[in-house]
Amino acid sequence: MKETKLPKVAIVMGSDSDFPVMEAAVRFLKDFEIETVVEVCSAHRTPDKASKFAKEAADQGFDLLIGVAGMAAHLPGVLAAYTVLPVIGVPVKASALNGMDALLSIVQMPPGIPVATVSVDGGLNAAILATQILAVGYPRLKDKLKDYKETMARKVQEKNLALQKKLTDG
Ligand code: RP5
Repeated sequence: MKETKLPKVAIVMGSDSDFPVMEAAVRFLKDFEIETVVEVCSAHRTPDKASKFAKEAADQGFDLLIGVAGMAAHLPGVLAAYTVLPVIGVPVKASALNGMDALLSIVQMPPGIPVATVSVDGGLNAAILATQILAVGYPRLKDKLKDYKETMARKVQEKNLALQKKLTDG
């Protein structure tokens, strides 16, 4: 398949305080040459902006949205309500409930409006999952993902060998 446009992802965060959870994700997406827009946009504090962003996302050329929020985290669900683009949700640990509040708010979507939810503070996995979804339409991403996995496996193997040596040497 010929790629006619660059893949484009939006990371939409409920607050700038969510950004540390997404820093590795931004690095990953950049490394994969995926155009990445990061936007602060709250389902509760700026609801009009959140719905507008989601409604216009497909026309703006986005392929996928990553919604990031803590506490009563309605942002990914609101984004999903207003678009047919796939939405990945990242629950953030931002309260005394250690992210359980955000996790349940994001994962327990009603039938008809799915949000693909990653682990609490799982920003990097959201970026990897986004890339895997995009790879269906952007074949070059597939090869890069294979390299990424191979490198990861090699590093684990190196760590295992180092540990075995340490155990043997005492
Ligand atoms: C949520 O409330 C945000 O996504 C953030 O995780 C949390 C706290 O926001 P701030 O008070 O730090 O802006 O809407």
